[in-house]
Amino acid sequence: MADVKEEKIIKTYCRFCHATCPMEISVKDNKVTGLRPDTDNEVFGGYTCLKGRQMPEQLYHPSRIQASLRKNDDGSRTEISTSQALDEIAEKLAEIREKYGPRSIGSYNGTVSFQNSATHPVAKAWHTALESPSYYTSITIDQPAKVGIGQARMGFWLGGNHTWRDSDVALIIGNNTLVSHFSIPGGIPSFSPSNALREGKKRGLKIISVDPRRSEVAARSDIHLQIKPGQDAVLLAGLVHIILNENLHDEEFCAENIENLDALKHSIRKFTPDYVAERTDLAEEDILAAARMFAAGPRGSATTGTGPEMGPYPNLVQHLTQTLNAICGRHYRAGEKLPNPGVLSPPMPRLAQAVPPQPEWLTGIRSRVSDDIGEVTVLTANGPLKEMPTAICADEILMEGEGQIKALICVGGNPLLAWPGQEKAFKALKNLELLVCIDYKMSATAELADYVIGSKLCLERDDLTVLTDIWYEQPYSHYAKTVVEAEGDVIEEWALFWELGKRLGLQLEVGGQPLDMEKLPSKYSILEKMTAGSRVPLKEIYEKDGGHVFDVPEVVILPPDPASKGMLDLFPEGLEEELENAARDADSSFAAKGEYQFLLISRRMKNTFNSTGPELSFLAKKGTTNPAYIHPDDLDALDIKDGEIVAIKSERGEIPAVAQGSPDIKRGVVSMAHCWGPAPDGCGDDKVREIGANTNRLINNLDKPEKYSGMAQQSAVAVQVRKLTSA
Ligand SMILES: Nc1nc2c(c(=O)[nH]1)N[C@H]1C(S)=C(S)[C@@H](COP(=O)(O)OP(=O)(O)OC[C@H]3O[C@@H](n4cnc5c(=O)[nH]c(N)nc54)[C@H](O)[C@@H]3O)O[C@H]1N2
Ligand SMILES: Nc1nc2c(c(=O)[nH]1)N[C@H]1C(S)=C(S)[C@@H](COP(=O)(O)OP(=O)(O)OC[C@H]3O[C@@H](n4cnc5c(=O)[nH]c(N)nc54)[C@H](O)[C@@H]3O)O[C@H]1N2
Ligand code: SF4
Ligand SMILES: [Mo]
Repeated sequence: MADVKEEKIIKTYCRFCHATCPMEISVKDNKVTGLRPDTDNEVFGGYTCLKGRQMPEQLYHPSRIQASLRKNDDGSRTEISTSQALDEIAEKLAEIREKYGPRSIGSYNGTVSFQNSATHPVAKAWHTALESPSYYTSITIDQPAKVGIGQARMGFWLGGNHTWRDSDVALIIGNNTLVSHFSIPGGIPSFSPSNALREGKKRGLKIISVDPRRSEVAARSDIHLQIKPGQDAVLLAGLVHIILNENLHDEEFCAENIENLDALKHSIRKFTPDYVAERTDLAEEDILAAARMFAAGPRGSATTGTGPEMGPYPNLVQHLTQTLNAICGRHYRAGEKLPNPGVLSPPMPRLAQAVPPQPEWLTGIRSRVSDDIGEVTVLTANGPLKEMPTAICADEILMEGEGQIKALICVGGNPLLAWPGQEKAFKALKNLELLVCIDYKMSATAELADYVIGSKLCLERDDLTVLTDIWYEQPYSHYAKTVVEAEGDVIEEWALFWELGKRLGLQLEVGGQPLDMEKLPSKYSILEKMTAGSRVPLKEIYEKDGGHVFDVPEVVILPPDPASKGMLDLFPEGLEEELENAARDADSSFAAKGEYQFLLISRRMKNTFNSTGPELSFLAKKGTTNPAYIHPDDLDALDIKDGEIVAIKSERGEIPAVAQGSPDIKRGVVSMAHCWGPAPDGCGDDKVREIGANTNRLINNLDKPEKYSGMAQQSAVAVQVRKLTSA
């Protein structure tokens, strides 16, 4: 494929973010010469964004890491061959394993690790062979309640929830897919979201959006509940209360499939519309209208994004969101067709019944920080997967004693900017005996690493749409073949684990089958093991030029099997206390107070992907900082002008930020993106206009760790805004 003399057009998909937009790349002499959307694609309709169109610049960027780097004792770096770096790293890992045991070796697999379709099965295989449970990913600082804890506590519906294309209504809580290109089925599809939104509105789908900001999605909603940050649990309890009180729920579905409805009803009696209106700073009639609109359906799901999951009580918020779906019966029933049962997994019967709660998903290996926090099982395209909670990884590195993490392999992630509690993350990363990063640029974390391994970029590798397989609304799949061969001494993320496994004498297994540990297996062979028995054979997907909707047999939901049928538990252990705390906290700690008159919330920015992108020219033209977006009236009241530098201070820390008036923000709220800024060593604060500021410096991860996941509160953080200097 590579090394063509004549210009050739090769179809592929973008992996800058998770949206898998199909593209056509022009290639000549193994060089990318052009890039355009693949307008033939039947699902995306030629959709791409500015980030994806920057891939050629990213590929040939002068700052790209083209070999491996070793840090010397004096802090300087020496370029060495990747194979030598791997030899040295493996030797050090063997020493660490010998001295401290396998748990002391950890890996953190960040957001971009998921874009390489083979990373996780091989990384997990490496941990299994090494007998180290210290496997961390960005999922447990993202939405672990949505993709694991919620299902473990309540159970879930084997037939799936209503997806967007079958919905009459969508309740979207803190999820801005028009910018993030990210939602689970039921929300606006991640793939060409503006087209999906247009299509939905045209057929009369109603949108209710809950967001303290009039986000891109909120602005297109039928009802926008501009909620006070952090009050989602209170609002959702209120919506459940209204629906049950007005008898708008699906009584027949509830009688057959859910248990403990009365207990739930009793314990949310306090959440009356007037109480909820006061707590959430919303109008009572809007709350009533939203509850009635959702309940009227008749089809459509409630879904959440990162907004509420970063806020207080994510487990409760998730439980109440699923409760809305359960009491309104927003699940596919016997005789209905499932829009996309997945292309890459084996066929399995889909029954109209609940899978009961899975308590063992929450009772794996315990963290050393607290018995309440430990391994969490998350549902991935490769099935349920156990991981340790990233929110407290820094503590596992710093806390002395057996099991202390001494070596960390960081894959496509930037923990120094992303982990809650930046001061602690900084201390922890520096405390390691070995930090290895695989990245394409010197990220803030790579700057601290003992070894940096240069990574291939997506156009230099094969990939398959495994991550997104069940998020498409049709049986769609895309095998992307290598577009250009990498010219540097760079490797893929999964190959890093394989190479280290080989050097440590480990035997890795994927999909229950051993990998050849003598010669690096082909990516295709790994993907084949991952997708063994899939509904569409890998070869068939490989042979298609570009992404394709496959003509697979329809999956019709079967009637329930009385022998295996479970019930959804609406009142699991701990819920009563969570509801009481949410009500109490609404009165006190999560409200802005004293000198901290603002609430800081999280957001995504259109032209960057977490910390990836600001170095690219077109994206940099759109801004090189993460502004503090604040309502213009709030800025006026503080005599702050657009573009001035302000201090954002919490009880835990202070950062500078560039103020930006924005009428879409609720009064009393500061909206700022994460994963920007320097290390917290005081050296980079004067560069806030060039590199932004890090909101995780305003947080202590152990202030109020969520049960099971240890998720820290990273949204609805009480802060002070103060004028610093003139622009
Ligand atoms: N362009 C771009 N795309 C991205 C990313 C990026 O950095 N840039 N990041 C990627 C990642 S890692 C992820 S996980 C996904 C996330 O995808 P989303 O979950 O859609 O993330 P956001 O776009 O930040 O949308 C979250 C919304 O929640 C709102 N919010 C904040 N606090 C609260 C609250 O307390 N309650 C409620 N109800 N809402 C609140 C915010 O105002 C915001 O509009 O996006 C991915 N896509
Ligand atoms: N305060 C606050 N904190 C948050 C959040 C929030 O909303 N608020 N959101 C959380 C969420 S949802 C997430 S997912 C995390 C994100 O946390 P991380 O995943 O740790 O952070 P990223 O910035 O996405 O790190 C991606 C890294 O991969 C590198 N990279 C880019 N392309 C490639 C590639 O092809 N190969 C390799 N090997 N590397 C590559 C980039 O240079 C960058 O260093 O942050 C979390 N932290
Ligand atoms: S939305 Fe943009 S960054 Fe994401 S896959 Fe599509 S083109 Fe790439
Ligand atoms: Mo994320």
